[in-house]
Amino acid sequence: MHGGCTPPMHTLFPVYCVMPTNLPPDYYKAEEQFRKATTNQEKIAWLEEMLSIMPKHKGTDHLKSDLRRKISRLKTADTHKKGGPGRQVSAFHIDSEGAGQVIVLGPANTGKSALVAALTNAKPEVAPYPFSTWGPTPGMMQFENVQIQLIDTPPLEGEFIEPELFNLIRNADMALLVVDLQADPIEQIEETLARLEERRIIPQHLQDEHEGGLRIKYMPILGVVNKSDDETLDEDFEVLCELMESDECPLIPISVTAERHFERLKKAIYDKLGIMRVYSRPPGKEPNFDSPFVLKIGGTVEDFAGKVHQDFRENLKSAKVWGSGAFDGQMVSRDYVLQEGDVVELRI
Ligand SMILES: Nc1nc2c(ncn2[C@@H]2O[C@H](COP(=O)(O)OP(=O)(O)O)[C@@H](O)[C@H]2O)c(=O)[nH]1
Ligand SMILES: [Mg+2]
Repeated sequence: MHGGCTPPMHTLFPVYCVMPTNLPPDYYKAEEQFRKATTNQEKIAWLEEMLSIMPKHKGTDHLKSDLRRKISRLKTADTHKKGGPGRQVSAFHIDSEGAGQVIVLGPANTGKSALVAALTNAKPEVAPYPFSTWGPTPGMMQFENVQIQLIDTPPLEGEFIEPELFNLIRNADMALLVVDLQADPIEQIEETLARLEERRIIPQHLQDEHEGGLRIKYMPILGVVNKSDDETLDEDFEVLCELMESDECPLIPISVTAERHFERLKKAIYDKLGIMRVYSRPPGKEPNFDSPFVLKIGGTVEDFAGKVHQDFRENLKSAKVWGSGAFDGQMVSRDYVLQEGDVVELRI
């Protein structure tokens, strides 16, 4: 028997006996939506919603595992469909493209999918109900003359988080933590960071205070406060910043729907990636400023040569640099540290 419930005399509602009796009304609403859902993606979204609404106690254990099984079955069905017969490529493995890979994280409904849809060529589903996104979706964002990869992800909250999501996060170059100014952004930030910490992912700016340990990933994380739709909400944002207890506000206010502060966000992402652009000058020609080579900050002439061509790295005879740290055309050695915007002429 399920939880020792007594079957009613008549069996008009046989379900009575299988369901714990104390589920909140929202649960039944979600269940109704689940029954109406036509695509696997929608079904998964509503099952996740049902799971997250369910109160935590022994009486719901059975139902919870049942829902998790359903979710898992639907997800497998969808992955197989996508990969075609015989191919089982994980949707959670995404090759990095462009100047850097940025994972977009946060609780449900904060506007992660809307942001990726607005800034890139990708079209992830944006929906007014939570858990509409269950797989990651990559897209390319243009910032000046570089392309940066953004990856939309399922929410980092609720009963079921795909474990593979954490591998995807670890492999990324940085994360955007997207929260909703009009919800409870502080709680959202804290809860998401707690979820990451459980999986040994720690914000890089806390590295000095952190005790360290095995398999710890220190990750550059940029806080993005979405739904800062107009000036009337700027005050709320200021208050939020003051609560952050740091000299400079580590958060960026944006609004996807009002397209506010997109350029500021893009620049902040670029800066947080810790990269620089260096241009190649073929001997006797002008550099092409439309196509930079991207290096980690601190990269040397040798690193740059490797990006241009492996032959250059191996056979490099000399290099000249034009840029902020050198006088024009200065001869430099292999281990000369380059700076953002430098132009380099390599000779082999
Ligand atoms: N007011 C407001 N609503 C937004 C903004 N960005 C997204 N939304 C809405 O928030 C809901 C959730 O968006 P979605 O991108 O699906 O959130 P996700 O679950 O984080 O991917 C949708 O109804 C969006 O239209 C914004 O800047 N301002
Ligand atoms: Mg989404």
